[in-house]
Amino acid sequence: MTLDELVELTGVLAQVAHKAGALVLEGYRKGGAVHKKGEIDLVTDFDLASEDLIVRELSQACPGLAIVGEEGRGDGAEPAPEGYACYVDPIDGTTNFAHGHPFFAVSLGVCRDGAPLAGVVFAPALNALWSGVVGRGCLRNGEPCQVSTRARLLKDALCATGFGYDVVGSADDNVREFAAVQARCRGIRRCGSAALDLALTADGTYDAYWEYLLRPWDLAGGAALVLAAGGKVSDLDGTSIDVRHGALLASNGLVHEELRALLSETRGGRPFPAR
Ligand code: LIP
Repeated sequence: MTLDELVELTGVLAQVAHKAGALVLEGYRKGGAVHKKGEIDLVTDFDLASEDLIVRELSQACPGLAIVGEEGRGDGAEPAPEGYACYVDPIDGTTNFAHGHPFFAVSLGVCRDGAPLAGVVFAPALNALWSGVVGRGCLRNGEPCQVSTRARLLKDALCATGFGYDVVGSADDNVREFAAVQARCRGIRRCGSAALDLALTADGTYDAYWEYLLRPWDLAGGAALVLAAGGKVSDLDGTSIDVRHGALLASNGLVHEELRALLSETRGGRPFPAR
């Protein structure tokens, strides 16, 4: 796809994300059915309805685009032969949504062979929509936005992170890393939505975000926003990002290596977990 084609596709993604977000908002704080996919991993009827809408609309508007949805709608896990895929999280932050917390978002991300190219994140309860194409910039509610310019982690940076459902109590539960970074930076936020954490990194609210063991739909859209906004996104070992690995460090680029080194040091150099 050319950059112009990606820009056109991102416009379609924004319209679809807006429709899906409006549908999800109808169920916000309405006490709908909540189901368990795992011990603490939830799914609601609105996750399923949102993904159905997104897959239906995208299949009509962009025939041939491989769609990989969190809840299994779309084309399944295999992207198209030339490697393009649209990863769909119908509600990122499902636990927040199920509990009536406003930090949840519809996230759509276009990647080629796991590399983020374009993304849209829409947080309906916050009425905030971010869209971006790598190489063409990032918008928040239609206004250009960029990553922050804070150059030091130490006492300057506001960071974000999260904790996977399936690593509680394990050596990869990210708790030691949370404590080490908290002791060095200005503060850490844990909002429970990777897509929203990445969108807030793209618009300069956060200076950096890291997390392990995510799924490609959690991070594909937001990672594209950070790159489009002039930031840096890498695997936690510093190599280039592949959203299918589920681990990432996203930042304004200025604090990237300082934070990556601190995380690695806290783990005693043990390899970072990957899917
Ligand atoms: C969530 C992520 C969040 C992570 C949670 C969960 P979901 O996605 O967005 O960053 O910490 O464990 O994976 O399951 O709410 O779509």
